[in-house]
Amino acid sequence: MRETVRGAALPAAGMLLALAAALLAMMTPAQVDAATATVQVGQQNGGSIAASQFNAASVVVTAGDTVHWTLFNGVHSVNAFIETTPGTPDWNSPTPVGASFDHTFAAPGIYTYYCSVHAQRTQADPANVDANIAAGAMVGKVTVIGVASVGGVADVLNGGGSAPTARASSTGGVPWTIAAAALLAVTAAAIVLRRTRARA
Ligand SMILES: [Cu+2]
Repeated sequence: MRETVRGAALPAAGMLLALAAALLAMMTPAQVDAATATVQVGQQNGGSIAASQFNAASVVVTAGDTVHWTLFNGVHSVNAFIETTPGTPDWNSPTPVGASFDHTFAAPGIYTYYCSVHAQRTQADPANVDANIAAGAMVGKVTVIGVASVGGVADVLNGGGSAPTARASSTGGVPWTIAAAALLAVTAAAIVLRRTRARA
């Protein structure tokens, strides 16, 4: 009789624990692994042929993510619209030919940029960057959303050719999974405890 009760309780508790683990597994990649969004430089925005444009010209990432610009065709640059020191983009790619350029966006916000060979800095002004993207100008926009973040930004110049990482869909914080996982774990523990006491 004792064995029957125990046999029924433990699988139920085990199932709840498995569910809790699955929920936690769901949550972990979005919080731990920063994603990378790839932008083709010198490719038609929304297309696949060579053009003096960025593709995609407008990307949305989560704070902590990296944008990876990789040269598709031509001679271009990637210059930030923001100039903390006038005349000097806060970030840019000095040697874009045959190379790629990575920039990690630590803080939420809207960051615009332009190719200094084919566009004017003013065309990347956040106030009219969308219109200029639509008009086919070689300007781009990175919208950084989500989680609070502290610290600066980091640039990495690559030798080029490295395969870009596909961007995983990431929606930022998922607190409900934590709550659900915790609830399931507590329920499982309670079931085991009750059964253990019943047997004692
Ligand atoms: Cu260009």
